[in-house]
Amino acid sequence: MRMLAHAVAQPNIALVKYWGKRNLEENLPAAGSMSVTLDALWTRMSVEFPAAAAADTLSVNGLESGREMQARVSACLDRMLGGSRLPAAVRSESNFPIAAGLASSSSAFAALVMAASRAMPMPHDTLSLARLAGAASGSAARSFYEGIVELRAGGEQIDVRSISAAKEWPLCVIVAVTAEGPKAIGSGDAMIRSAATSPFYRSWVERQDADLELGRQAVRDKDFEKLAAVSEHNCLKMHSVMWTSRPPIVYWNEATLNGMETIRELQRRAVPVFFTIDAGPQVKAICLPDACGAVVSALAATAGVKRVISSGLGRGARELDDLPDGA
Ligand code: 2P0
Repeated sequence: MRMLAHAVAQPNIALVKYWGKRNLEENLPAAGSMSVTLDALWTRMSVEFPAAAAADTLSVNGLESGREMQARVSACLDRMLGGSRLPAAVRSESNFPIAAGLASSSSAFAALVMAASRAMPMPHDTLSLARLAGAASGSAARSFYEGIVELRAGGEQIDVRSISAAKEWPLCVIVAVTAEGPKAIGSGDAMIRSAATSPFYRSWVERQDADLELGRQAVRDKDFEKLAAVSEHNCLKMHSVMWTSRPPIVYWNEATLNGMETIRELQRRAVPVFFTIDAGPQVKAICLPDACGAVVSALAATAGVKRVISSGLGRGARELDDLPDGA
């Protein structure tokens, strides 16, 4: 019997970051995190059992995928379905650059787990699926939920939930793309290096709960300034940990700094906006909806910015009846 299912998931951008693992085997994060799920970017995935081939196959945007991603996908399916499962044919399509600091693994593994859980009969409550996706890629657990999402890492397993629906506090996220190529070092390996070598790593992890509490309060009170302050501080702390790793991990380029300066200039003009930067050189600006036009124009006019992507907050991973455009 042929078992085929499709799913879509949106990437998420962390405001209080995940950077470090407590348990490598289970891929458990060292601390909690908070993120926003985007609506303009997506990964669509179809999973079919059995594949025509004897082993799993993976195509990404119509091309056969590299071996490393292939192995991560197979390991994720093994964890879900056991090692003696049928081989899967997995097809993935995304409308944004992959492995470039745009959180492509968050949407990819969320969509993969959602589609596989529908193709093969298995229990599929959202939290269980989010945990399975998180074991493959920590940030993917957050893409099962809408709006503003908190991941708690204190217990044996992660806990994830939406703390603000997309419509409840409709923030805008403007991504200034400064380079489209894949990053020099993947975030998983980079986190391990940071934990082993940065003199700031321990204090970074110890202070995460305090930042999360501030973030939670800001979301509860819809206090944009408070959210801005904790998010920028948390982002710069994470990059300080990266920079002080050995060898150093520096994802920024000149345009990243220009983008930050653009945000500072907007802030001086009282525009409600703040920045965050992940494991890549893109600058993400978070703003209130009324400020969106001004932020898009300012970032688009910033030296070195190649293009600007504007997004609202989106929904969690979900099944699709079919893939649009026959993708
Ligand atoms: C985050 N990042 O919270 C942080 C900020 C990158 C910088 O989550 O090793 O690809 O697969 O669990 O999910 C990227 O980490 O890492 C990430 P793995 P993942 O969004």
